[in-house]
Amino acid sequence: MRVLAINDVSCVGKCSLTVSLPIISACGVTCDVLPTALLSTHTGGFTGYTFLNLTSEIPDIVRHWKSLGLRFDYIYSGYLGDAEQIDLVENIKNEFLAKNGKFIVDPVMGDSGKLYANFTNEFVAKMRELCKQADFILPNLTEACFLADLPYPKTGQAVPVEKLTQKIAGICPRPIITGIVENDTISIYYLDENGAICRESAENIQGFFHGSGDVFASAFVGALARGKDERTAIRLCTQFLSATIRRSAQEVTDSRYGLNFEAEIYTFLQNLNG
Ligand code: PXL
Repeated sequence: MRVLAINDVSCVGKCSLTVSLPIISACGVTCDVLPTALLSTHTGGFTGYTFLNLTSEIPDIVRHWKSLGLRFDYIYSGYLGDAEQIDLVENIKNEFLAKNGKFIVDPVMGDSGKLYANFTNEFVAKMRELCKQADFILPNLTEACFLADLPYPKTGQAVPVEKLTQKIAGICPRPIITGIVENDTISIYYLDENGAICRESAENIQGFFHGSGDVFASAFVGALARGKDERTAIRLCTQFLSATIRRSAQEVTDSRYGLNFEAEIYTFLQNLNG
C-alpha cells in the first residue's frame, strides 16, 4: 500500500507531515510526501515563524512523478499553502490516484470558531470544491461550520449535529466531523455508507491540544490503508487520540509543541494488528 500525504512541514510543533509520516509509516504502509510549505513552527500560538510556500515547486515534482508512472492507493491532503494548491491537489488526485484508490481531504483551515492565519473566505469556497472530490473529509467543527456556511455554536450552545451533517453531506457524502464537545464527552460524528449518522465518543479533557486533527486523520488513513473498514478505523483512532490527549494533558507543559502521540503509538498498533 502506498499513501501520499500532502501537507506542510512545520519544523517544530508536531503537526502536519511530522505527525503523518511517523504515524502512517508505523501502520506498516509506505508514506510518500508532498510538502506544501516549510515553516519554522506551525502558525498556532507562535509569533515570528518563517513561511516558505512551495507552490512553485509542485509542478516540477509532479512532472518527475509522471515520468515514473507512480500510483497511490491513498491520497491524503491537509494544510495547503495557498488557494492555487487546491487546483494542484485536484490534478494530483486525477493523475496519480490508483483505480479504486481513496482520496481523503482534511480541510485544514481553522479551529475554535476561527480561520487560521493566512486563510480567507475565498480559500474556504475553493476547499469546498475540493471536498466534493473526496471519498472522505475530516473537518473539525470549525471547518465543518465554514464549509456548511453555518454559524459556529456559541459557548454552551448545543451543536446542531443533524443539520450540520446533512449540509456537509451535500458536499461530501462521507464526512467525519471531529471535536464536537457535549458536556463530559467529545465526539466524532460521521455518516456511514447508508447515510446514517454515527457517533464515536471519548472523555472530554479540558484544554487545547494542538495537532489533534492531524494525529486523528493520519491514523485514520493508516488504518484504512491497513484494510480496516471506516467504522473500525474511526473507533481505533478515537481511542488512540484520546489516550494521546490524556497523556499529553499530564506530561506536556506547552501545548504549542504538540501531542505526545509517540508514547501511545505502540498500543495503537497493537489494536490495529489485533
Ligand atoms: O494542525 C493544523 C496546522 C497545520 N499546519 C500549520 C498550522 C496548523 C494549525 O495551526 O499552522 C502550518
